[in-house]
Amino acid sequence: MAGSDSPQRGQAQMFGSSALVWDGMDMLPASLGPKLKSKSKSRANVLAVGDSVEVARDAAGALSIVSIAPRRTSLARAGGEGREAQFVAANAEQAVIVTSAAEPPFRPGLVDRWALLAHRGGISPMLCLNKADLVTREEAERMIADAAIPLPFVLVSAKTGSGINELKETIQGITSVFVGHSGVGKSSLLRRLIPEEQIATGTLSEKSGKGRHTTSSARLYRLPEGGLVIDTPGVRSVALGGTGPAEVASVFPEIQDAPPCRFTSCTHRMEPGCSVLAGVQTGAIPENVYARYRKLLLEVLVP
Ligand SMILES: Nc1nc2c(ncn2[C@@H]2O[C@H](COP(=O)(O)OP(=O)(O)OP(=O)(O)O)[C@@H](O)[C@H]2O)c(=O)[nH]1
Ligand SMILES: [Mg+2]
Ligand SMILES: [Zn+2]
Repeated sequence: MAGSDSPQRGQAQMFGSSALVWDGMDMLPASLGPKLKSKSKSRANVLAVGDSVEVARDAAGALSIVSIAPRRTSLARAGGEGREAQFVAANAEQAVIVTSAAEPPFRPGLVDRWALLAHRGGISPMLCLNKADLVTREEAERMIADAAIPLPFVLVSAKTGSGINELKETIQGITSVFVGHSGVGKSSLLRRLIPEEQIATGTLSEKSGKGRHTTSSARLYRLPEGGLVIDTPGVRSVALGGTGPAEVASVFPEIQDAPPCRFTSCTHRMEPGCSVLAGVQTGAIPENVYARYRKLLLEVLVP
């Protein structure tokens, strides 16, 4: 890209306060152009990691980002009261929801939340259960079955390397974003996938058993086999923002595919003529799937 005058395209990634643009060959430092700068007070809300940007060289030879293409997909957490949504990543095709089988313990509730946000942003979610070395295969499979998580899943260990090839196959050639709690091993998995990169990983707090928030901002990496991966910082909670039964149902195929209920506004909790409740009665919808739906719905209806 160096030396060219015409604007060129690349993919953005941020490093704390400065942006980098991946042009297919190199990571080039670039600043936000004046037009984009004036758009928002905070850079985070203008540019997200993975954004497809156009950069141009100014008179002094510095690169600046002149435009951002409309996002094909976006992963965003809802902002708190009065705050804007927080973009996690742009243009990813797949969200790899990373959890650990132990240390920290498996938390299915967070998986549903990320799956909902992925669906909302047009991204396919999948589950990656890490730290397989800490449990038996049977225990891991039982965990997933008990939680009734309706996602494709891989069981891996960043420590021993088991399952890593399977994970590689699912992310090859596309853009994936890794999300999940702090300490589940997102960065450790990336270190396995891209051995030549110096990716920082952390330890768990002895007191709480939780991660130490080692990754502090999202980063884009290129996989040696082709494809891009966005590593993100672990989050404590995932705000979903205003949503309703239809969006919650999108996480659970059995519920989403149920025939229409008598009332279009049905929340599938106690309404007459509810086809979901009927499905639970007949066993067409497994009880644990329905229980997860109820739990997530309660969380989004009662903030
Ligand atoms: N036993 C075991 N430990 C692992 C495995 N993967 C990661 N760890 C450990 O888990 C801890 C946290 O790993 P990280 O990769 O930093 O976790 P992270 O998800 O990137 O955490 P944040 O950046 O804070 O969000 C480290 O002590 C790793 O050594 C695994 O497969 N098995
Ligand atoms: Mg990390
Ligand atoms: Zn219903």
